[in-house]
Amino acid sequence: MNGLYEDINGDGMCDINDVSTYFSNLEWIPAHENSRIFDYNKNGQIEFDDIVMLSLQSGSED
Ligand SMILES: [Ca+2]
Ligand SMILES: [Ca+2]
Repeated sequence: MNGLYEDINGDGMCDINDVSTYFSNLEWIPAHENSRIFDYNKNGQIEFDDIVMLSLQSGSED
């Protein structure tokens, strides 16, 4: 919706399952060539703060 990739597991919704999937792939995502689309707070790093951002986004969708 804002150029960032929020539907991590590709089920068409942004919810707690995506937060969980992001956490599970925290070590894989930085190796991905498009990792910046997962950098929700745009500080150049894939980290726990990005999970928090995703969590807040998914919570406001309902
Ligand atoms: Ca999803
Ligand atoms: Ca970040």
